[in-house]
Amino acid sequence: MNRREFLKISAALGAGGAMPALLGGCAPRPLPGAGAVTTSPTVCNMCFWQCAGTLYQEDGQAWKVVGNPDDPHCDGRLCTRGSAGIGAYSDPDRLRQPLLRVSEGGAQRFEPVSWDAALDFIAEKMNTIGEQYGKDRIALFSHGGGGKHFRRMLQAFGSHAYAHPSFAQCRGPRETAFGLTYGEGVGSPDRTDMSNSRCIVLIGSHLGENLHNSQVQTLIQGLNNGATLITVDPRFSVAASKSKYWLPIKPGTDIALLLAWMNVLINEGLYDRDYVARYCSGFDRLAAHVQPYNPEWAYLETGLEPARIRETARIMATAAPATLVHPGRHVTWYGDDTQRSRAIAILNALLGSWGRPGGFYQQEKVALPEFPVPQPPPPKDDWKAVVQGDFPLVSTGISNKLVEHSVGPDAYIKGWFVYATNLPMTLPGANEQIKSAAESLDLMVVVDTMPAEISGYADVVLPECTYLERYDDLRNAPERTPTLALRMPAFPPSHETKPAWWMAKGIAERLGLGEYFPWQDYTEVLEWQLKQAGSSLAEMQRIGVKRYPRKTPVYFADDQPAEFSTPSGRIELYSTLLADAGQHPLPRYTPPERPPAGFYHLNYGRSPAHTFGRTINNPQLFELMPENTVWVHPSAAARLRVASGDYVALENPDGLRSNGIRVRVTERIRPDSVFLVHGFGHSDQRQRLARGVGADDAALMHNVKIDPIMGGTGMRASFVTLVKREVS
Ligand code: MGD
Ligand code: SF4
Repeated sequence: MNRREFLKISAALGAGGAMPALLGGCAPRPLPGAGAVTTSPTVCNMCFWQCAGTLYQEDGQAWKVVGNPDDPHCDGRLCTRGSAGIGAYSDPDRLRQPLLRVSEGGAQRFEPVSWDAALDFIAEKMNTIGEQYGKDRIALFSHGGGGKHFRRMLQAFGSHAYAHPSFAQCRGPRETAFGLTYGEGVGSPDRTDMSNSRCIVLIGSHLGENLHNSQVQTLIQGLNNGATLITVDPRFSVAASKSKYWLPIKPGTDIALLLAWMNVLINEGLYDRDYVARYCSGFDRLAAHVQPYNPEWAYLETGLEPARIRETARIMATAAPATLVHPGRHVTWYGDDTQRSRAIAILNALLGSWGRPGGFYQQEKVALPEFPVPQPPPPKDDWKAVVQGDFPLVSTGISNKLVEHSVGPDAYIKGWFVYATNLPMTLPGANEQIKSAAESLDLMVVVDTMPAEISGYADVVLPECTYLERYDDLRNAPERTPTLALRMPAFPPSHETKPAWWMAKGIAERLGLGEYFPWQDYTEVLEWQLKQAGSSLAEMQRIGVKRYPRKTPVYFADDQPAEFSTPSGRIELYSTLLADAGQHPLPRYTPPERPPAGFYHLNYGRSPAHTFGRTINNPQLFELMPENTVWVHPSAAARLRVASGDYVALENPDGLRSNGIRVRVTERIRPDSVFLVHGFGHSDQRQRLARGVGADDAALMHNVKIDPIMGGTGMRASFVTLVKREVS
């Protein structure tokens, strides 16, 4: 079957309807009428911060969703996207029933089929793959809690290959770097203690536009308490506008700045000597390593004045240990990202902020046992050795490597399950590779709530009900205050949609693996777990969030030794694991490539109104932000002869062009860069609001730099120019 007919299939499905009647019609009503109001607890799924909230209905009609005041993830307030959760439920373009690709007379189309037919087809294909190539050849890509059920089903079958793009396309470098330095990662929610900080340094972390709820709230608390904010960003971001110091760094030169800051702290004796002596190893090697990298050297790389570099280093030291050099979140930039994240980890150690108030607190979760199910048989094959053997320091799956190993007749991977991740807009510059993989694979199953682009390649599309229509696992995230939070259905599943656990169980039963899903309904699992945690489903349905007392201190205690899971048992400024792996054990600066004549650095970020590409079609959020614009500096605009409001295409050096996008001329961006919000430029015709509006940055990335330590995709090394077009 030739999956290159992707667009045709999508177009055929989308052709039926006019613009949805529900446009704007699904917005929650502002005030209740005289009807009966009911509430149910939920955990927001509009992004992965997982704020707990309450869904209000009046006479069975959705009214509003608001934050739960007992929840430390949100402190009673949902962000713009969370408040628009009802739009995800009522989106008229949602997937409605299982779809099966059929071929008739040489033409392909998706045919709506029964759940039995869809699950029978999948189980049969899996068995065929197992017989033909071995049972370990099916990979899972997943972004979200429901992926866990498919993972269990696949592991029981014999397939263990698994990746989530939040690692190799997002925070993998920082988790790897902090793991190498402190023996543990930053985790999610990030363990930053900003409400107690006296100095906060944001390096390409645009909090305020990046809207992770409580993180933004604690930043504001810190600022209200008088913290000094230093923002390092080539763009005058919202955070930069709140800063005492904005350092408009040349893109890709952050390691140079970080080395210079270390140089100043060490040479001026401003680092925390007691902390370093007590907890760290490798200080002498670090001190020798940073000697050449003084602020004058850094000026030539970063364009930042040496005096400014010294001044900001001294401010950090004065506020330490309540200084937080923020570890960032989306940190796959230039391919040297683990090195940059290591430099940030080390700088924090020199300031003594890890484990201290105002720096990084220690997280704790509720001790919640897993529902007892049989252990899957151990893998027959070492898939990581085959797929990502070049990255021995990484235990997490690397999505881009899995895709690479799915292309061609001899590829190791023969089937994909894709749960809630739209790979064409997530993996940079990988559209052709994904198409080739789709042509090579024997089975592709996509599980989604929306007709995302990846579903155009699927053999089977399974429609999941939205988070407001299902139970999911209890939220038990590592936090300052351990809590459990319940997501429960406010509405029955719409159309023919089902929750992920139900689908995975159905496939497992058809494969003779039903013992791995020994419940009829997921409430049995939740009830059992809550009983172990001294609660019950009835209690959680009433309160939504339950807090538990901490068992460990929030910060390092002076009278107790701190433990670090590194080879030396100390904070490793010099990484022995990197040295053993033949990588640079101390942060190494690599100058980034500069744009060819006539081109600009392609810079991208988030908007408070959207989460990646997954919310563009949400009618409420679309109304708030219906398209992205490309930011251009006035000097570049003059050179390119474009003005605000002009309609252009972005073109990369390979000649690949984006959809049309409007220009925004602004001094908030450096003359050598352009900027756009990620997530726009959908091509799938079935998303009737999102299709064709704005440009997709990921598709334009032609110069993806692979991190030699953790295999992630550096996404900021690409260039574009602007080509004027007529409004279509
Ligand atoms: P980006 O969106 O990549 O990452 O949020 P962040 O971790 O903040 O941040 C882009 C910032 O980096 C921009 O301000 C850009 O100008 C700057 N930048 C670009 N190049 C450089 C450089 O070379 N050096 C420096 N110092 N800065 C540079 C992502 C985070 O946001 C993540 S990972 C997720 S999963 C969430 N997604 C999300 C969302 O989709 N929507 C909203 N509203 N909030 C979100 N929060 C989270
Ligand atoms: Fe929802 Fe916003 Fe919280 Fe994300 S940060 S979970 S979108 S309320």
